[in-house]
Amino acid sequence: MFDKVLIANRGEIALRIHRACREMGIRTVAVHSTADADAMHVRLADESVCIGPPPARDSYLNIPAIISAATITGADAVHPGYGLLSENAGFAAIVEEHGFVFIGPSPRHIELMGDKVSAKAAMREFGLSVVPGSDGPVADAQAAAKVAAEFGYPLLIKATGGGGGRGMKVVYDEAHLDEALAKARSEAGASFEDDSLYIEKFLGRPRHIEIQIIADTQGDVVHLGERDCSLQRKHQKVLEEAPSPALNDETRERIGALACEAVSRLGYRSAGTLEFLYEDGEFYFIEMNTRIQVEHPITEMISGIDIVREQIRVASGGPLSLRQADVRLEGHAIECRVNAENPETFAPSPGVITDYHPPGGLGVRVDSALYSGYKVPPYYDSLVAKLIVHGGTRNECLMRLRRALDEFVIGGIETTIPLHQRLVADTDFINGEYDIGWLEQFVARKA
Ligand code: MV4
Repeated sequence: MFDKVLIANRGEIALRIHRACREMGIRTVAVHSTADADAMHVRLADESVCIGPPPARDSYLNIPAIISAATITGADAVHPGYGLLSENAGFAAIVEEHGFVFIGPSPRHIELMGDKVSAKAAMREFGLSVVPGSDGPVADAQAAAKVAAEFGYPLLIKATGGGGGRGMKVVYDEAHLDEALAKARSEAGASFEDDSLYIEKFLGRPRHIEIQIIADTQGDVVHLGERDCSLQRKHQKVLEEAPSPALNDETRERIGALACEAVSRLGYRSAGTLEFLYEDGEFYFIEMNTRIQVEHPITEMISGIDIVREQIRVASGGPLSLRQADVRLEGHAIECRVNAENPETFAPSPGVITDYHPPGGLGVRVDSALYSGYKVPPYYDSLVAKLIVHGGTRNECLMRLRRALDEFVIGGIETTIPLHQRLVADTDFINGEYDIGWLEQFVARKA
């Protein structure tokens, strides 16, 4: 096992990784920008290194500075967390070239999944259904028209280098195809390394369901069930739950087994998430995330498995501490993402935290790097806390979530807690009746 891990991230996930390391007897190195000198992840780590000025590109994305910090502190491994450099195959390769272990998959697998066309092709080859479409990049308007003729409208144009919803264009009829293609091409060229595009049949009202897997170097793979992440606004998840209100045990076992088989044939190692669109009882693979995800705690709450710990174990060459038969998913968990934002306009609300009183009690977990007197800087992601609640049933979970939201005090800034309070009182949400378009309508209706 590693002696020392450098955590190449900030905020709650840096703290989450630090906690896993501490419990494994691993020392930690925090890196931070000048804006984060007083941050909780820096306070708790065994050592810290300042790696640059506030803008992330000069600090948390500054690869030479991070490699230097790992070298001078004598770290054995680097954990990238989520966002930032976590899915940068070049960074993973540089980390390894300098003799450190990258706590994640191989650069080859990051690269394969970063290209959404090669990800789809690989997963299709390994037995997963994908959304019908171009099965590769579309070279020009003529190629796009051929795809349209085969599959019909509506279609969705996606960027090969995109993901997470960036650079997508819906096309409802032939008259708008060329224009949408040109627009998507120029946007992709401006945003990604590669301006290539692919086309899928547009699914109208699917749910976003993702399967958590962990794989070790021995080729063993387990899945920990699904998360329903359909409640999103502008491609930002707002609330996630596990299990999905839309799946039964039989469906879960079927898609879980398919995901494990595909991951095993891929030769993948580490934690990972397979994203699917789920509509009319069918799953369509769309993307695979090769990082630990923001919403991983809901899976931990229903499985009792520390996913970050397993991720570190397998990165060090060790076997998974469990087999599929040991995995028991129990009860229900919901995560509310608390952002430093106005709950109606979503305008950022950085500033000093004057009061901080997180909820507690049985089945309540708060992952946050906040403390009273802390100043939320304006430079980074607005996520400041995750409230994760577990209950024996979905209804118990909801009752507990309502009381936990009512207890939560974050003074000095605006947060999205009031949005969550409205959400957990809504009949459609209570009934589990929602899809990927539902939250935007909820927000528009009540704002
Ligand atoms: C789709 C889709 C409908 N049809 N693909 C958005 C994020 C990216 N991971 C894929 N996304 C979508 N792909 C087809 N063929 C609708 C979305 C989508 C979406 C997906 C998941 C969660 C929220 C979403 C919000 C808008 C669109």
